[in-house]
Amino acid sequence: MRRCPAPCLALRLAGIALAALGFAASAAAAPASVNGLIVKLRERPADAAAQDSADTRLDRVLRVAGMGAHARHLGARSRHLDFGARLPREEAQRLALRLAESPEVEWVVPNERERRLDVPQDPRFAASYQGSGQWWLFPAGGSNANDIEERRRGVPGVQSAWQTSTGGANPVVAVLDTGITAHADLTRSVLPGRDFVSTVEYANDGDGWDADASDPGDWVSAADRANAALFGDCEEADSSWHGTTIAGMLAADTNNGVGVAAINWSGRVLPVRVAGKCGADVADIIAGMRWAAGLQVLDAQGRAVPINPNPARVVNISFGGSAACNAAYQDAIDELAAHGVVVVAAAGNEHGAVTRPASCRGVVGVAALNRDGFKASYSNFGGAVKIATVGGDPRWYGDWGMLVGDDGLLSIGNNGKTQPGSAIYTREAGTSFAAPVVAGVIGLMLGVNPQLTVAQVIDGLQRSARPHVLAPKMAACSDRNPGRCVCSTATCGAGILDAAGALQYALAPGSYVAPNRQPEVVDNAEITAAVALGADRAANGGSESSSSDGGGGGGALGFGWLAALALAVAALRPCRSRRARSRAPAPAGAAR
Ligand SMILES: [Ca+2]
Ligand SMILES: [Ca+2]
Ligand SMILES: [Ca+2]
Repeated sequence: MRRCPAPCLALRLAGIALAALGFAASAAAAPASVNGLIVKLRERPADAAAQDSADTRLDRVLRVAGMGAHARHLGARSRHLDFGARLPREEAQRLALRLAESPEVEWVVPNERERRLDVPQDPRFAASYQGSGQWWLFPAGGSNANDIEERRRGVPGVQSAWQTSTGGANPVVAVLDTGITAHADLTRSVLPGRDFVSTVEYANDGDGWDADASDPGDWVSAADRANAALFGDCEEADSSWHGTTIAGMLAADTNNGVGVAAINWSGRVLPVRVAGKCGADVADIIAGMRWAAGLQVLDAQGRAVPINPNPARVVNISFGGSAACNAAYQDAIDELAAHGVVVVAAAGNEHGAVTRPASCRGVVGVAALNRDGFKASYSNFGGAVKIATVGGDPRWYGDWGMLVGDDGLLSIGNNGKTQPGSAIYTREAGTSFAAPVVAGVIGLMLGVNPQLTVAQVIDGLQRSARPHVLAPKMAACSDRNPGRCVCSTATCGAGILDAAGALQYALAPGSYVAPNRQPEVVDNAEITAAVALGADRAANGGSESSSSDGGGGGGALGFGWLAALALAVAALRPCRSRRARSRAPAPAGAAR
């Protein structure tokens, strides 16, 4: 065979995509060297010398190409070519292109070293832990034939994304929430935060703004409720430790042989305390957002608050109010976006309209899915949602729950009913916990490509998303079917968050091509049995759920009540925002 001269080779280089030769498209994801090539010869043409063996033919191909290599049998016509030393990636590409010129060669690929699939050695991560572990981090997949524990068509597949990146110290992710508590599985990652709860009676730490983001507890007692002016619109509740649980999802110590894993194995979270008893004021949320982003904030006396030395690129807000997005929120969100800071917000838990700030322009509003990919019972929905991911859909919630539910997202917490008690592990459910799944994946995206703009982050999340599942027996999400229901791009955002796909976008946003994926069809015995019960009745009230894993329990909030009250709250105190979180005790005797 005639060797291709240099100009010809240049043309071939232009014409042959290296990807077709099995080389990774992105240098960032590729190993620096490979151990030879793997080549397969074509089935011999009928008019060729009939008796030549594959080895004889391969010897001829190598001779023509001017190469010497030891060939090891990998099949009737395929061989591993060992060149005696590892080949630099560029050299391997050059040799592969030369071999591919031969009409005898069917294909040639690099013999790359596959990496061990990264599985963190945290005992509660594993599926063997309580039968499900941290299933919300596991690879997406499963079919209708699987048991429900093996069905994960709604999850983001974070474990698959870890093959590309397990994260790093940047970017900082801010958790605008109730503050932070000490936990033995959250020791590496918590940056010095700040406390922006301005009303002393809600702050619970004896003062207004301060430099200590510790969570003193956000319980509301019967005695508090007696003070109707301040607490009349709050429910009695135990402390939530909401911020600790979210920080743990994002950046608990991972691969440390203890407890749980987090989305970012070595992430850093910035606890910004904006919520005390009864929720968070919009003005405090906005001050916290701006401070988190590294902007100048002035206190009530007009004095400068020290600039945050660890500005965040991602801000997670798992609180919300029922009124429309207001100008105060929108200005702050626009200001943060101009500084490259992405705001992620929970859509809310009233199985109704999306709460603010998730409904604001430019915010990544997150709806919650069941593990099978349809909308979780409680999740709000609508056109403002950007993306959807699992938020836990408790099996003890509603008639459908026992059939199609799960046992919540496992992270860290605290068992104190009022003040901080002991550090525990806890399973939670709510859009509050779906939002940080998205925030964490955005953190991985910005980790591999800090140059991404806010618009690119949102574009990447949406274009890489998997299509919403189809479920022919279930009703589409609508005002008439606001409980567990089938999502569409009109109700639950562009699709199901796909962490690995989002990272592929982040590596090369300009050349990213979304895979052409067909929606999964969810149809199984559990759905059939659930549909036979009638529509999921979550919209008619009841409480959201959580359970503790290792002691203690959560408080309870009735969200039917909350949805009804929200208008009255808005009228009384326009700046007061209600928490969009979901907790209730597991039924007595539940094994967990
Ligand atoms: Ca304070
Ligand atoms: Ca404080
Ligand atoms: Ca751990």
